[in-house]
Amino acid sequence: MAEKKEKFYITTPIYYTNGMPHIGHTYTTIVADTLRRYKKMRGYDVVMTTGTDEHGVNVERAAKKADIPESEFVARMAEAWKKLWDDLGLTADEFVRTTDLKHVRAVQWLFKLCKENGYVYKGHYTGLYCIYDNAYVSEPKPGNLCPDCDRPLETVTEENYFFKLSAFQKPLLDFYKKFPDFIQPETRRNEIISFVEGGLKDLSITRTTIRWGIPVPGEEPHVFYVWFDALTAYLSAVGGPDYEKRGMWPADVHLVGKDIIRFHTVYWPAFLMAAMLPLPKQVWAHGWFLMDAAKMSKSKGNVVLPRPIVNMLGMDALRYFLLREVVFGQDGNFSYDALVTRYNSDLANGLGNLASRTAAMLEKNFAGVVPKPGARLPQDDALAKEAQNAIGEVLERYDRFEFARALEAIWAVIAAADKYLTTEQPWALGEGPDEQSRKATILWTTAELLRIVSALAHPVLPESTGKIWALLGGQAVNISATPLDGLRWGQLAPGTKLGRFQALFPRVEKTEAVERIEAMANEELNPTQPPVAAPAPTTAGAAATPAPAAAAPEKIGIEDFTKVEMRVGQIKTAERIVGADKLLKLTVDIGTEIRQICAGIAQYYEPEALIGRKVAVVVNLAPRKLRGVESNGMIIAASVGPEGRPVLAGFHEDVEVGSRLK
Ligand code: ME8
Repeated sequence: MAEKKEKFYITTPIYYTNGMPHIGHTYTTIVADTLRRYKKMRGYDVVMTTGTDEHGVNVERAAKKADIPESEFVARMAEAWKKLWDDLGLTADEFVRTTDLKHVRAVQWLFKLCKENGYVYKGHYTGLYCIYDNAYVSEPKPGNLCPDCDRPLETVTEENYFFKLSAFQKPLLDFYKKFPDFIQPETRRNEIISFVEGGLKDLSITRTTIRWGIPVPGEEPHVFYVWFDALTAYLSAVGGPDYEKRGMWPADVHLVGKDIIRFHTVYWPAFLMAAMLPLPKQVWAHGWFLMDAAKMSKSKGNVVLPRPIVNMLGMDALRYFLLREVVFGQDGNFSYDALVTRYNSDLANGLGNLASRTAAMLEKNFAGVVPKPGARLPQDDALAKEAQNAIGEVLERYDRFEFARALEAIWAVIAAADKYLTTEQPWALGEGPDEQSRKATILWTTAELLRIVSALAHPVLPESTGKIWALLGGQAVNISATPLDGLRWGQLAPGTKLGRFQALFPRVEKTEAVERIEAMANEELNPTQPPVAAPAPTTAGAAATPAPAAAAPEKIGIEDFTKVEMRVGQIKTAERIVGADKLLKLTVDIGTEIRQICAGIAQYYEPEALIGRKVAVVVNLAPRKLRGVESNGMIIAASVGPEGRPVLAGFHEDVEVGSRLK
């Protein structure tokens, strides 16, 4: 453990504001949040920065399209990004907007330092420019297309300030050599070294063709190139010119995707060298989450959104999946199918099941109090050893950003505990003193193991492991403040009264879960549809409201509301659907016709009890298939409690079938 509180400064990229976050952005932010929690549990004083990159042509154009001033456009977008991160429990210590005054000052200050030190000069530049990536392109694809995003390039000539990047070839190569860990993973490091060895051209760092940017003082209409602007956000977040006071700079790690590694490992250190400022210690470039083997992008229509997943399965499930499924640093394919499969196998059947079994057995056999273990047998010691050994291994894996391996090691211990219970069969033991003592040993051992794995998994699964610790230690123990360095086998005190058991990962039916996630994603991606579809059960308390679209106000007008046609319907028949334990197939009289509608209420309503009941029905929803059964409309229900128990909306007076709800 750090002797005194050492600092640790983590950043995510400063994301563009011309769209809303998808699973790719969420991935980097989840990694940063995991690291933030982990480092805190290792005793560090941690700061994590994220933010929004709000200047440039793209924003200018998007604001124009939305017919609002740029400042208003970016303010709305920044608010929406921030809200999403807050809703997902990914609250950073610093959220920097590149339109913040403190940031503007920091950029101007950095430029001044570079200029004073002789690394900035004025010249002209003509080149092909990608407005989507905000970069000049020296080697376009045939047809003048951007080699990165395949979109058309534009020819731009302008007077610019240039940064003498060429002067930094040797200093950068020396730096990479002296600090071999600066660029991670290794493959990226090699790529960058060969790129720099190939020679560096000076870089234009101001623009006169763009209006929406940070002005170069006394040099209007020059504004700063977005990358000179955005990279500086890492520094402006922790004090800018006064960075020494805050004591956080240099960054310990910049987390980025591999798309922007060159900006972070070549330009950024060169700017800082020119200004004679301390350099970041590490840049970690992870791979991409791909959808259908292509990088996600809104224009391709293959984005995956975080909110629908979180609404259906909970935030911990998304965090676990993203970190467990793909080796950090490599590309990986995203699939809903794999997500739900992992959820059921590792979370519902794995950790969730172990916790609920243990809690139930302790409740039944020891009145909800942690028993004093009796004599230990070799198998108890073996399990203890496995859990104790996992502590060291998992911490080492986290330290190396091997999140998938860390989780694998934790889940190996969970599997060992499952096996132990199956072999030891505490439930088969009788009431005699010897058997009671054996039962106490087994259940204490299992509970202690659960405590250890929860602490180890906490950086990745903050919510569910918090619930497990609250169960094992009453409410008094704050898991996130528990030092991992002090974690040892044997610390679970007999006599501890268990807290209330809270459900962790209710098992879901795969096809239905995927359909629900996809339906919610459709609604979020297509904001022209009215936001009325009943959200799926919220399993982890995350907010279920869809994010506001770029230019759409958060409140809808009456004209939007009136697009939704709701009528009083009467249920005529109701039956279960074979193979879908949550769905009921209903036929509903809506006055003008009888409709077939599927409703996810089978676990809470007996089909027979529904016949004749009057319900509120959305009748103008496009028909869709649920588990292969056509559903033509939607029954309105409240979603109650953390489990999202559906409660059908109804009427206190007799109402005529077919009446419109207004
Ligand atoms: O580049 N898989 O912002 P940006 C994994 N504003 N990660 C992904 C991803 C995917 N499919 N898609 C995006 C910018 N990301 C600049 C940054 S920093 C000073 C300025 C993540 O909104 C990944 O971290 O395009 C990637 O680097 C970042 O989002 C790009 O975000």
